[in-house]
Amino acid sequence: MAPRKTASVSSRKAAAKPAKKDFAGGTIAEFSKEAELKAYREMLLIRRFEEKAGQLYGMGFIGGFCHLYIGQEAVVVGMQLALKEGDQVITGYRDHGHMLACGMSARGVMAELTGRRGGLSKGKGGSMHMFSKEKHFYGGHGIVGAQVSLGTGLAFANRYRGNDNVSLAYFGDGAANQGQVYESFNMAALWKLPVIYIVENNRYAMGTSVSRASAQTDFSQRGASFGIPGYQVDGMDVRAVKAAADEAVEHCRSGKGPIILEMLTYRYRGHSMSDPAKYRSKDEVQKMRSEHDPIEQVKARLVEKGWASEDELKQVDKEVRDIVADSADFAQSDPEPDVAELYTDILL
Ligand SMILES: Cc1ncc(C[n+]2csc(CCOP(=O)(O)OP(=O)(O)O)c2C)c(N)n1
Ligand SMILES: [Mg+2]
Repeated sequence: MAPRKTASVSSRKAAAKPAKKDFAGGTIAEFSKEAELKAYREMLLIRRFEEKAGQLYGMGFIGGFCHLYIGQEAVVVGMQLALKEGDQVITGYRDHGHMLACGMSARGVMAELTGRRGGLSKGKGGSMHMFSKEKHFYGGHGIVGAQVSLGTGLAFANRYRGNDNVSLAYFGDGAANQGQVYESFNMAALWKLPVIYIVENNRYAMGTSVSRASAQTDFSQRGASFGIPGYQVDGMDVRAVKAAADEAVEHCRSGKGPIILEMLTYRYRGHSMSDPAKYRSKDEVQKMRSEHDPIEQVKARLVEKGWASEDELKQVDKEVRDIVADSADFAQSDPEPDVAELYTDILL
């Protein structure tokens, strides 16, 4: 990532794991071989899934809006590594990666994209509206910023019930300028709610760059007037995300209230499938891909440390591709919902 003013995560209390500095000045977690391989597999699953979704969209199998998460994989995978059973996740419309990271099935997500019966919302929600009570995933929201208030509500529920679960509310740099975000910050700080606000700063909101839309571009400081601590994190390095996640989760679980993590990340594709992304140069994208790709970083470390050979990593890729191919076959062969489904799941 381009160097930016960074409130180093290392300025906080000692990380739970041994840590060293990365180029951006943040703390990064030491990953064992198993952790690196797990992160590699999970990020690759998201990458391959999104590539396939893009293809199916182009072939006309997916209708409506579809926002791909390619480039941002380290954020959800790193955050998820710090969670325990019962912790909740909520996000906006760029949600396929979050769902896969939560353990929702590739079949269920892909079949929802194609509007089929076996989709996670029975084919009635599509890309932006999927949920799983079982995996504690609360959507999938098309209204920019709405998930922030709902995520704060999830944290309120945890506090009310007296459990020690935390909720993760993901939102974008564009969403960070929405009014309800600050109403949520106020309540969360006032009642010390266990919510981690994760700003996925991928530098653009549709076609508008952060610097053109935001008076304060350090999103980690957006909670300052409410006394909410915040930190910038290298969101392209899964180890940096994990280290920040560990500390943030500990902060929330121990009753200290909300916290903000700004993930410095990047989306490789356009905003949605209809965006040719002409507002940025090809060089800018290429530089991120070649110098900061989250998956390539893990791959290089695995090979360099002798923890996996190129062939073994190709085998992981094959296994992941098989899962994705199976989900795509299912998403094309599963029937569409029955017309009677139009009258179910309706609140009157
Ligand atoms: C309340 C509301 N206003 C506007 C829109 C249109 N809209 C959809 S996505 C988007 C940009 C959001 O960008 P960001 O929060 O940075 O998320 P990203 O797409 O980069 O993940 C806008 C303005 C909307 N869906 N909802
Ligand atoms: Mg954005």
